[in-house]
Amino acid sequence: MQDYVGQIALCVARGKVSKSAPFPPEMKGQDGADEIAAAAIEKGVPPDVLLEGCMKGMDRIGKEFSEKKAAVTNLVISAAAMNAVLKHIKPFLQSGEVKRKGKFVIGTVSGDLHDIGKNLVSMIITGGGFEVIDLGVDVPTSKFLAALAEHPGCFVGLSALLTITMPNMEKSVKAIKEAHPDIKVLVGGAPITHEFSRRIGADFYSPNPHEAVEFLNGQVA
Ligand code: B1M
Repeated sequence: MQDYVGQIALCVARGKVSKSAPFPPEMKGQDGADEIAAAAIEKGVPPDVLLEGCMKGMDRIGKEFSEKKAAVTNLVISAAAMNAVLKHIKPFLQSGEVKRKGKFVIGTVSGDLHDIGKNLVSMIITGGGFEVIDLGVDVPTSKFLAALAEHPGCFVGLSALLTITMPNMEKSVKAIKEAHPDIKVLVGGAPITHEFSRRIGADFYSPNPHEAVEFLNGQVA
């Protein structure tokens, strides 16, 4: 298992999407994230192992970016490699109950284009038995409000990955709570904390998709 974690982490960190991908030149001709994930699934490796590899790879490239050893293009290619893995595990994450427990509106807040974490949360919440309405990235408050009006009784989740978009999360959460005091608002994303979540008036902060599902299940129980 550990081998798959390491191999996937390397492909994600280096941005090796598939065998035919020319990048990075030093891995030319080697299997990429796509082939390794396919082989792992074929061998019955649990999807969590592949996700662990993805997170390790993303942490590595994120650290290199912070240290100015990697550029934005490296982040883009790493994201493509992680998406190549997610493609293989998506059916597992979504194989939950068919009968829907409720609706969950989700989006990445205004000014923020990061969607890998949000997509993962969407997949796992879908697998947890909820219908997910995904508003995408860079979602203005008005778009959240319009979706909530269209789906009465839903839950809503906001994701943010940048410290500079946290104030936009705050604005959206406050506007949502003002217009719909009864709608439960869930927030998440790397820079978000319990303290921040409480301060902006969200109902729940989840550091990962699993706790988000647990929270939603608790609401419909
Ligand atoms: Co950017 N980026 N990025 N980036 N990027 C970070 C976030 C950064 C930490 C990198 C770094 O400096 N080390 C840094 C933010 C620093 C800060 O604000 N503190 C950063 C920066 C600075 C930027 C740009 C400004 C770079 C630039 O242009 N100079 C720029 C901003 C663009 C914009 O949004 N306006 C930018 C751009 C990009 C790309 C587009 C190139 C690409 C994103 C591609 C995409 O998403 N389609 C990208 C990437 C890939 C990253 C890193 C490397 C990886 C993010 C990721 O996908 N992680 C990231 C560094 C890092 O995280 N190590 C970085 C994997 C994902 C599964 O984890 O999203 O955390 P995550 O989601 C987790 C949890 O947070 C949680 O569950 C998920 C699964 O566990 N979660 C929720 C997330 N949302 C949730 C919602 C919930 C519940 C849980 O409920 C609703």
